[in-house]
Amino acid sequence: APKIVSASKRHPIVPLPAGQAYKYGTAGFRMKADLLEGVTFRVGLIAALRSRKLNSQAIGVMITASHNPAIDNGVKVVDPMGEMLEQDWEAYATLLVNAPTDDALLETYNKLATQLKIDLSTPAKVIYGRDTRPSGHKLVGALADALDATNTEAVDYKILTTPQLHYLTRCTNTEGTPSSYGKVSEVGYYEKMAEAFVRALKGRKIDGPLTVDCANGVGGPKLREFLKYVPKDKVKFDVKVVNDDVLRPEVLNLDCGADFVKTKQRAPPSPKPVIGARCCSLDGDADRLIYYWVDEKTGFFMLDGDRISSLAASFIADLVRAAGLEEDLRIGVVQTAYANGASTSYITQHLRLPVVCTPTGVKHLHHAACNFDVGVYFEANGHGTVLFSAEAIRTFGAKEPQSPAQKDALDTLAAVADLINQTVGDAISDMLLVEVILAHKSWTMRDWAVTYTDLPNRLVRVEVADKDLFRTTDAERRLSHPPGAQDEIDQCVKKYSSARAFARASGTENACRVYAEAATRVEADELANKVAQIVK
Ligand code: 16G
Ligand code: ZN
Repeated sequence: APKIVSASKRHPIVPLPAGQAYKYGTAGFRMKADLLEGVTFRVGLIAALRSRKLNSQAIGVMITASHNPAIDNGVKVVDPMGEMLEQDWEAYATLLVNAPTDDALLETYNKLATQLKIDLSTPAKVIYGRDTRPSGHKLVGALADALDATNTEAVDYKILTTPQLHYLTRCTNTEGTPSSYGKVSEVGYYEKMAEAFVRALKGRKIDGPLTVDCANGVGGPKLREFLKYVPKDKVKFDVKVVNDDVLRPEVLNLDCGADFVKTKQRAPPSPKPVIGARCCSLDGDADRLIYYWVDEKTGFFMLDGDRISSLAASFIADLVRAAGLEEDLRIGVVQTAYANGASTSYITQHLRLPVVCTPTGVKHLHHAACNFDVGVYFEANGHGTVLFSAEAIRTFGAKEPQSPAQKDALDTLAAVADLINQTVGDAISDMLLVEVILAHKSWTMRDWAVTYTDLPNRLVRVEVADKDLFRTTDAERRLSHPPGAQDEIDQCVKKYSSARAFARASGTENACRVYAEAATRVEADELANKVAQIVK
């Protein structure tokens, strides 16, 4: 215990202005990197407690601020199967991080241990990684000190994508068991994905080159590394890796990356877009993916998380039918309020699959997707994955095929389940899935784009005095507070055709967000501005 206090003194917490507190939000703790050293030390203490609470299973800690500016950083905790930290523990993390002094910290730590019936002599294990931000190095030092001070076994995986850390956490905890998720190493991740990629393609050709914008983040070097594991004699996969400069930290996420493309609704200015070329962008920690291309006649066209979701759902539903499993497996799609209404209609009416809406944040979508045998979940921003139940995976291997076509479908389903990162949305894995699906369907970008037409939409950020006044219900689609605000929004929406709008407090910034969609561009813009006025 004295070790915790002396170590904490080396990583002091920065006091916030009166009335403010650190909060474990949807992205863990995320802020300017210079505020994070003490926070990261304390997150180390929480991770160690969590490991001890869960019978010494390994807990993951990832240091990244994803698509945010290079000067930001963040720290979040990964649960044993690679999921997001359990919600109750977000509150414990918040409590511990806000302890005002080193002694108060120790007191809170001991109180938590007693309250949660944690035996502090139980062994603990924490594995961690970081993105390419220079500040990550110092934060890892603080984390390591916390693990050392609590006698916690630590494994430093150095620089990783966020989904790689999730993968490694699950592999560590399933190693040597029947549910082993793969080899416990970065190489194991590449090998597993490359093998599944080849198997899922089964000789089908990928059409032309793919340009991948890596946001000048960790995805660049990791994608290059992955490509070495794709056997050239089996698959011709012509990838042009661009925006992969990780040596100049200031260019991270700057005018490139998935968040840029999604929010600006245009291609990164560099490299100069090539007409007709298939392109995609990853974000700064490679857990988001957006596809796009520039059409000769119609210009820039974006295929976001909703598009990837409906593409994956349609492909998997077809395979499940072809495998004769439609009576056995329940397939569902999970979206948030940000999903374009046209995508929701396409999935429910055309694909005839159920759609569930949850609040923003991966943990909510992931949780809802677990209720299906095959749960496809994506946020419009490009974060998502497909979850297969253990029973579904068993069935793909165990079902006796009645025809060569059934066998082909079963094999492809098994390969796809291995290809998709089951722990969290993974841009590299999702990209390989999209490439596999386009190859199977022999689709061009245009074929994919014409499946449905997006409703014009607008997202605006509204500065408000106190965002906490805005409380939502119905998966963030309606405001319950402040009183009367929702009625005003309803009155506005009524005046437009095919319109929908909502307002919610951001979980990552001190602002509100307003989303509106309507039949035309002009109407969507107008509606978004009117709702923003109501919120202001
Ligand atoms: C976080 C979430 C992301 C969500 C975003 C919304 C995770 C891992 N990340 O980045 O899924 O879309 O927050 O931010 O859950 P907002 O609340 O500021 O709109
Ligand atoms: Zn990210």
